[in-house]
Amino acid sequence: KRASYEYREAGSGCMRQNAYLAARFPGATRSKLQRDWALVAPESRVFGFVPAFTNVVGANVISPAMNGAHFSMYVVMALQNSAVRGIGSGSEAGNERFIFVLEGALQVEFPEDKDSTCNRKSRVLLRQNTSSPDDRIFTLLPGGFVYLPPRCEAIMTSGMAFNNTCSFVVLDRVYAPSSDNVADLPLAVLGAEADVPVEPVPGEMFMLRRLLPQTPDYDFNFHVMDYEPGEYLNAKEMHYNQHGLLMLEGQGIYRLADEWFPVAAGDVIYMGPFVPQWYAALGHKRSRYLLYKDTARDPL
Ligand code: UGY
Ligand code: MN
Repeated sequence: KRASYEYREAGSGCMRQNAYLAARFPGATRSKLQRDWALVAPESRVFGFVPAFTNVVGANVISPAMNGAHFSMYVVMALQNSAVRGIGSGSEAGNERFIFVLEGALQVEFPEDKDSTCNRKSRVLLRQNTSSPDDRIFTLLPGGFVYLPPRCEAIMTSGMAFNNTCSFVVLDRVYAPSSDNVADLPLAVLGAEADVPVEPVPGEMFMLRRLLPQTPDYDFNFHVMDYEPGEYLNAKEMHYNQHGLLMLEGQGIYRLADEWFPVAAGDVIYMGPFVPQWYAALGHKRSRYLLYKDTARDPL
């Protein structure tokens, strides 16, 4: 069984620091919204509904209401003692959806429904070693993820119905078809971060895992990036791509344009196009973040 990511462990790590700060300085927060970037610290989350899910609460931490973001990101918690169900790739037919499990277990089932774009075994790409008896029902543990293309029906279950509860990240965006003559929608993808091989990145110190295939039918990717204490981004990055970031473990300093923030597990960052960005890991343990990045589309 994989360990939970630390920010959900009540009373430890950054939760303890946040509780300490909240008690000592009521009203104080590092959260900040600027024209093209934002930092959303855990104490700023406000929970509400999540499209196409029942019996969950989700904090919408990034959305187009945030100056120019082209995606929507939630941190979601299953309500205790209730049956959580999510269906399909979001509220709109053209949406795609990505889910990454932080804690507990989420069951994903692909029904044989004839209208679903992932109704056959051949429409689901498995990037994990574990398989299900019938290749139709899968269990995602912490670090497990699923990508659902538009009009893909998937039934997600947790809570009472599955004797488990969980928390997870949801990302929704409108799918952008490729101009590269890709006729079909991308396949659904299912996997576990730990099974995805580390890729070398010349000149950089971090360890990189890209969770989705790098073919032109996918218009975004999710990266898991690990830094040992003292390691940092070598590139002082500026690029057209947008990012949605969740700190999963550890702590460090994030540079966003001209500001520098101490960050820790649980923090969310939105970075719009061309925001200067840089990170350095601090502390005694590895730091790790989950990063959305739009890819494989002509920026012109
Ligand atoms: O791929 C990236 O753009 C990534 N290295 N950016 C980041 O970590 N802020
Ligand atoms: Mn970047």
